[in-house]
Amino acid sequence: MALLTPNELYNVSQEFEKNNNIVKRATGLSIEDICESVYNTKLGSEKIGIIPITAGNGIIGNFAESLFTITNYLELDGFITEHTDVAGYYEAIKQYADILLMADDYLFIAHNLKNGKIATNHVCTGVIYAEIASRCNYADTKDILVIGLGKVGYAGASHLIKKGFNVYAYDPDKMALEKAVSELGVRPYDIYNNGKRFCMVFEATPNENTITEDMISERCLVSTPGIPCGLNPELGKNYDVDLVMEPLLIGVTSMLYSVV
Ligand code: NAI
Ligand code: 0TF
Repeated sequence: MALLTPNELYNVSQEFEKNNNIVKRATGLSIEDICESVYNTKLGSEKIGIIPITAGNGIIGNFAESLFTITNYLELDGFITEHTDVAGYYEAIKQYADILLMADDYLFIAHNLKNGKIATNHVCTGVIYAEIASRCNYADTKDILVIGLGKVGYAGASHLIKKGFNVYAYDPDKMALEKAVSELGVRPYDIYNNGKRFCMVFEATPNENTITEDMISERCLVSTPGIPCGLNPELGKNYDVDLVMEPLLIGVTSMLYSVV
């Protein structure tokens, strides 16, 4: 898994706010409104214990601080434990945390100790970015393109299929594509021979330039958690694309709504 770097987590609250404004313009709803509707939940004043984890590649600068920022933004009662790892876990419980947030190099989870709900970042990120793309208020069809069918993309594609969208999907990894075709019923998108352009695009790859000119229509909505961004800035400008792309906090907002 590609790990975040402290530089990507610079100015996170401004980035979240900027993206929330794009989401509002393109869908008529805020990220919080969309989360409420997806999970049918509302945030209260939950106490969120954020536990830094040193396993593997260790603490990522600005990671716990960014999680604390989003708890403040969502008017939750967040705190970062002074201790790390098991001692941090113990400290969070002793401080009466309702929800724990913690990540190692493989998994990032939210665990609600009061109701037992647990969520992973990759599923919640896939669901919220796919949902945002699907809510484009100037789309006139239910056709949506999913680019990348890894952990995040598969979760998003599955969400869109359940919502009744016509999901076209591309992944150069044939096994990943075949799995999504047979398990979910997505339609394979042939990048070499396809006249179809999309107004709604959900991209979830770790690569640049995955979105090509022949995939998109003018004034489309591209919703992508992928780092780096799959949309070339020049192409985005030429096609007047609404681009939703943020490295951490949209996915974390989705995690918190999913466990309350
Ligand atoms: P993954 O490694 O499980 O899946 C990536 C998939 O993209 C693979 O199936 C790969 O074959 C496919 N892919 C690569 N190049 C492609 C191309 N040109 N066209 C179509 N598909 C292509 O990765 P995962 O966990 O699904 O994460 C995807 C991206 O999302 C990564 O960049 C990750 O860092 C980022 N991410 C961002 C989050 C956020 O909050 N912004 C949260 C979680 C992940
Ligand atoms: O970097 C990652 C994921 C994050 C997905 C959200 N964009 N790509 N995971 C590693 C997190 C490690 C955190 C570290 N152990 C800490 O600071 O606690």
